[in-house]
Amino acid sequence: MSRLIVVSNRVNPPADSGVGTAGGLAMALAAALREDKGLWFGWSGQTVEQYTGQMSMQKVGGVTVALLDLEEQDQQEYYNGYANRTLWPLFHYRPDLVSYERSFDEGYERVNTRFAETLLPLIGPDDLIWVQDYHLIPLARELRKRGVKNRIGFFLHIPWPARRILSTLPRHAELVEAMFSYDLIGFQTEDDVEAFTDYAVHDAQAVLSKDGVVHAWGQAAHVKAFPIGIDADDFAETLKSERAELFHRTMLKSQGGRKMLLGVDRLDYSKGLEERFTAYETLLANNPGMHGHLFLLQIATRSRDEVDAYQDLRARLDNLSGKINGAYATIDWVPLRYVNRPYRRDELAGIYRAADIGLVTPLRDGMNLVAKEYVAAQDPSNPGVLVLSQFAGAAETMKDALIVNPLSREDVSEAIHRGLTMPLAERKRRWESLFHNVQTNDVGRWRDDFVACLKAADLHPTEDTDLTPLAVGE
Ligand code: ADQ
Repeated sequence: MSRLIVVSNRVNPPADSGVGTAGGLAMALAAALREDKGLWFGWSGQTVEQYTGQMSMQKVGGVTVALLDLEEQDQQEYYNGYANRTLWPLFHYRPDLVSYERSFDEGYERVNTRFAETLLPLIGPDDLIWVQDYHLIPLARELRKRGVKNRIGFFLHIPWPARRILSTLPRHAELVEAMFSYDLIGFQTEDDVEAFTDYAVHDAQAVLSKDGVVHAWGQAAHVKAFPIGIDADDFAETLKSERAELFHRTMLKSQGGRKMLLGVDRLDYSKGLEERFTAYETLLANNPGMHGHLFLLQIATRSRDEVDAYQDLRARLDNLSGKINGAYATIDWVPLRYVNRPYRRDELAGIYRAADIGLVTPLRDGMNLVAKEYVAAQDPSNPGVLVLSQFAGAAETMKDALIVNPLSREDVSEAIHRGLTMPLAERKRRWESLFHNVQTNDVGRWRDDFVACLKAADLHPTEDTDLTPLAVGE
């Protein structure tokens, strides 16, 4: 019988619905796999003195997981190195933050080989294999080398960068060539599909066929956008929980009638937190009448602390928040509440519901699930307003948000002002359309669409396809 095997860097399904503090990828996959008879394979997050290739199988939160321990050197070179110091900044349009080290490259290749060798004996003849994210781009190539003929799909959770940015990566062609060992390559947005295809056509003389198949390096892959969503039904249940209601009430009480602007993010330079703080400072500077009547609650959970760029960012945000409060706070008003601890999902749901403005202003983001959670948490009779960056993947479909350029503090500050003064009828109209989108395009649909496409992906698409050269943007 055919099973779904999901492979990702970390495997951390939340133990129970509602209590998780996991990131977007973990939340999405756990929701998708819980009901499935499939298997989730990846790194345990633990390191051992010497790599043995031993794997442990267990059931977590209703999901069967297979975990592999890596070595300390793997963690440094593959995870903290190539994944988080090279690919993450590059794919988020920050070549200035990229480190290129030959040892990172080697660590990345080594760990992908280790993943392939360990996974190999678990693969049944009809299994579908679904690889997640930028940590594991070469995995299909390594599996193919070992004779795996199964259908293998890949989904990239982060943006695919423009061609000229990607070509700053040493051996970029090798990385892209490895993608062609997959039968199906999924991106978050049409923009990403276009950027990928643009690279393939210009740098690898790829040919596109009308059915969304890209042919290059003598191989072929289906390429398509699958915008990820949240588990909308589960979120609605979470919102009704006692803990969510408690947090909602507590928040309202602590607001004391003031309007609340809310940001919820991992503490990451791609999320545009400094620019957001600066935009808020501009709002305060331009609107003295608002002082004392609003505040910004920014929840920014620490992330990737081992990487210098994250430590530097943390220090800058500590400074900036201190500066804003120093300049504007009074004895009974703190304009910026800046919190670094993580919150449970049910707690967050209650906090979202109390916010008048949801501020989601990343400089680049594959999708951004916070935008969708914020919308899902609103009171239909008095919904808040979503202010959303044009550079979040979510902006491609969430057009009824107030779309802003996060790099312009005036733009963001004006959008916040507009949101705070927006008539109820307009708030409702915008929210209804956004909510419909969040409910319809949820994580179940994302999973089903991807798996259906992977099942249908022709294993030998080059054989009788009608090729149309240079069809970018068609
Ligand atoms: P992330 O970069 O982690 O995910 P995002 O999509 O916003 O970004 O997901 C964050 C998740 O973590 C949300 O479910 C949110 O509730 C939770 N979270 C965020 N901050 C939190 C906090 N301070 N406390 C508790 N929980 C918090 C990557 C990509 C995204 C893409 C997702 C899914 O970077 O672009 O949307 O994968 O594909």
